[in-house]
Parts: sequence; C-alpha cells; structure tokens
Amino acid sequence: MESCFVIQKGKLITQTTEEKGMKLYKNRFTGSISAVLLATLFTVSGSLQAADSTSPIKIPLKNWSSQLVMAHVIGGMFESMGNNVEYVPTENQSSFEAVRNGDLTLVHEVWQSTMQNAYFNAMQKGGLIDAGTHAAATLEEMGVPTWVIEKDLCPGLPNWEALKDCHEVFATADSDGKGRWLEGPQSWHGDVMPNRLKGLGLDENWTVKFAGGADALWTELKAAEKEGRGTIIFNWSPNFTDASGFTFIEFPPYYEGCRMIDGGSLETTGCGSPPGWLKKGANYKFPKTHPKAYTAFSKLLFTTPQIGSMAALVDVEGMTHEDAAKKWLADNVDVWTPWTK
Ligand code: TMO
Repeated sequence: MESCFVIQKGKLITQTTEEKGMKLYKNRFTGSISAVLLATLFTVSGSLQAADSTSPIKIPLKNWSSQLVMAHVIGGMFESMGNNVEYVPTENQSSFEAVRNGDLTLVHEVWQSTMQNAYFNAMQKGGLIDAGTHAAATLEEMGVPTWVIEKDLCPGLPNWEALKDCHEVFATADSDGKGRWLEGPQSWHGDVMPNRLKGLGLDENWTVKFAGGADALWTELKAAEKEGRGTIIFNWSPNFTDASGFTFIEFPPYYEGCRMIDGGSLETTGCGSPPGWLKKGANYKFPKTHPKAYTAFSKLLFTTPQIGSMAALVDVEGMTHEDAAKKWLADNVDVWTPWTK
C-alpha cells in the first residue's frame, strides 16, 4: 500500500524509499541495526579496493628447489585468499620477457648476479614492475663442501690461488687429468665460468663441466663425500647447504663490467660473483587485476634460513615440491598470514 502511494508521488520516490527503509529497520530489525551498519561500513571500505579477478595468477616453475617450493608456497597463499593459480614451467632467462608480455604474472626469485640484466631489460622495455626485495642476500659461486677444507685437500682454500697447485685432487674420469669445476646447467650463466678459468690463467689445468640439472650437483656432493675425494661445484645461498656446511671460494672481487658478457676482457673476467639482492617482479597489470593478491605478494619477503628450509624439505628430506610447500605453509602460518591481511 505504501509503495503505491510512493510511486504516485513521483519525485519523492528516493526520499520516501529511504524513509521507508529506516522505518523498516526501526520497526522490524531494531536488534540488528548496528550489525547492518557495520556490514555497510565494511562493504564501503572494502569496495575502495575492487575484488580480485578470478583469472588465474600465473606463477613460473623453474629448475631449482627453492624456486619450485616457493612457487607453491606463494600459490598456496593466494589460494587461501580465494585466488586462482596456474603453474607454468618456464625457462629462466626468458621468464622476464614472459612477465613483461603477461604470459606470466610474476617472478619471485630474481637473483641479482645472474638475472638482473634480463630483469632490468624487461623493465626498461615496459611491462615488468619491481615488486619488492626479499630479506635474504644472495651469492651464486663455485665452492667446496666444508669437509674438503677440514681435510686440507687443497691447502690455502678458500682463497682461489690455492687452485694453482692442486688440480689433480679435483680430476674426474671425464676431465682428462684436469681439475673439474662442476658448473650448473649452461642455461643459467652461459660461459661465465669457462671465461673465469681463462681470466685467472687456470684453464690449462682446469676445465668446466656443465651439470644437466641442479640434482646432479647434489648427487656429486654425496658421491664425493662417500669416496672422500675433492669436488668443486657451483652452488648458491640461500640453499639447503647453508645448514649442511659449504664454503664458497674467494675470487678476485667483482666489479661492474668485469665479465665478458658485460663488456669485460680476458684481463678482467677472472672476477668472482657479486653478492647481491633477491627480488620479485610482476606484470604491470597485476596490481589492477588482483589488487589483494598483489598487495600480499608485494609485502611477502623471505629470509635466508626460510628459503634454505624450503630447499631442504626437497633436497634433504626428499619431499615433492608441492608437499614441501604444504608443510612449509602449515609450519609457518605466523610468517605468511600477516601478508594476506
Ligand atoms: C639461480 N640459482 C640460484 C640456481 O643460481
């Protein structure tokens, strides 16, 4: 009856409808007024940040353990917020271009010493944005399990000059009598290490072999320890080896431009790896399409022991990357849930 009256009044519709609403609240829902008002306030403040798109957040899967576990840790965090996630197996160096053009939504482990060129190139071309920096500092370098030093297999290590006199200790069946450096896959750093041997004048007695994958590095660590023979492998920190005992070799200090790929020469390319940062990046649309997930991703940052523990669940405990991530999330609820709020 009342609504018929209101419609006939034309201009008064809005006002009268509001009045009607107030009356209803007062007459019928007196007990819930404050609840209704609160809900309205939350809706208003929440609507300042639009809801996230249901389109999947595309997370890269690369070929080392902490990256893979962290991919599923971040994906699990997003899923806990109601987001959809898609995991995309990706080659490392081209992944930055893939973020730039939107084939990937983000990258979560950008290692300065080996990836900053690709990262900044994608940023300069436009489309990839800086999404913040982890707490962990990074190093990617050749080194030895610490027991090699304790057994004094090459006196003078970790100073690189010790390598001039002990290549026989690091010879293997496939190294032609030379000492062998087991480098990561060639797709990680190209010719940085073969060039380094030349730059240091060690190439006559030393050679680089590229591992097929990260697993080959850990297999070699175990085999060498079992056989009590020296081994030099490429490794990095943060990693599970931070806890198990690994010593990086000290090379001449890095400086910008010393490497061949950055315009250096044989005189300069003997430089070591630079210590660096560990960053995140995202496609520039991510903050707009998924404001809540982006905010959480930009807040997220991991420490050296946290990243080391992600890798250890796989490389020491033998878990799958997915299971390791589930366990990590369950064990560290107090670490990551604040980022989602
Ligand atoms: C990119 N990595 C940490 C394997 O050197």
